[in-house]
Amino acid sequence: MNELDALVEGAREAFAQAATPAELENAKALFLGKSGRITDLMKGMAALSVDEKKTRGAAINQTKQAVEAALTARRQALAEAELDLQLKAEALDVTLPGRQRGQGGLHPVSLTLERIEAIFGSMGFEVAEGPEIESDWFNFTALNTPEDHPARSMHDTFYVEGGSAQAPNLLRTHTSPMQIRHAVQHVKRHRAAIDSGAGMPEIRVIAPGRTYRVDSDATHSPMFHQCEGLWIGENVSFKDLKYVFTDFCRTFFESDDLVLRFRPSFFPFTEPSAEIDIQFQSGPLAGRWLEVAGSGQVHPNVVRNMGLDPERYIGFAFGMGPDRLTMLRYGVNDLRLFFDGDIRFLKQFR
Ligand code: 2NL
Repeated sequence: MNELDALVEGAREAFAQAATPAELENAKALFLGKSGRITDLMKGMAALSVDEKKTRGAAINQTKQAVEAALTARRQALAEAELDLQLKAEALDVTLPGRQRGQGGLHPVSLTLERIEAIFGSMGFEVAEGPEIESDWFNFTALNTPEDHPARSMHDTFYVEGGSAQAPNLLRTHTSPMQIRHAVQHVKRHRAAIDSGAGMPEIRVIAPGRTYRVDSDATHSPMFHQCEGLWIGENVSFKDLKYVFTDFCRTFFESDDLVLRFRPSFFPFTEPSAEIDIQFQSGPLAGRWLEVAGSGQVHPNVVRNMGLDPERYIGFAFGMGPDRLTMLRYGVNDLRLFFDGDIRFLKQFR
């Protein structure tokens, strides 16, 4: 191997040993730099004759081109290696499943409220909504609750600021005030027809929502849900209540042979009054009487407070606990599970 071929070979080796672009540039300087080997060869030509310069110059030029080619090749190899590393480091596994936003679902009590609204909706009941902070007139007085009734005490009811001593504000203890508000509006709208003797369309409404009482243990939560119902007309009787509520329970629990029992009771706002018990004929709860609602014929004083003549208008009302209905439907044994917000519990109802 002549001296020039050896130089090219040496350059290839030096470039191959350079592991980074910076090392390669240093190696380049040794051969192609100002005081590098090729430059030295050029300088060495000064003493040669013109002919010798031609051949020697051509040979040195070839050598220089070979070194430059080796340099370019190594540069490319290094750049590719670097790109490879970078691509590997930034690699995405496109086969990984995407990150999903967890799919939400309705709370079991909301599912029950939706069911109640759908069933009563199919029987022509409107859904009333109203404030959770009420006056004591709508919550108690309009519902024929005496001034000295224990439910009005601070032991049982949450009182809030904003009312007066004569008319305090409170967190509603049932959803009946919404029905009173609804009935008062309905009567106002149809006042002329009522007074002319033509009469008003029947009031048929349910009032689902949050309610509050000072009470907290395994079966009572200070916030709980209630759904009341009201049907007022000129010809509405207890048999309509029995029919409507039986149909509701059988549809709600998807059980056609479910039996109802109306057990005499007392509420200030109804007379007569009855607790409604149900009995399943099959399944895990079969044979036991389970209390599901209170009910009764709306008290004449309450009919009067709606702006109606109780001699002409009559009807029934009922109140039930959607929390308890949800427990019965799904077999949940602790009310507090509904309000703890434990996702493991709630997920089961999705
Ligand atoms: C119960 C008892 C009941 C009512 C609620 C009512 C509403 C109006 C007029 C008359 Cl606007 N009554 N509601 C009647 C009887 C019982 O609920 O134990 N609820 C869970």
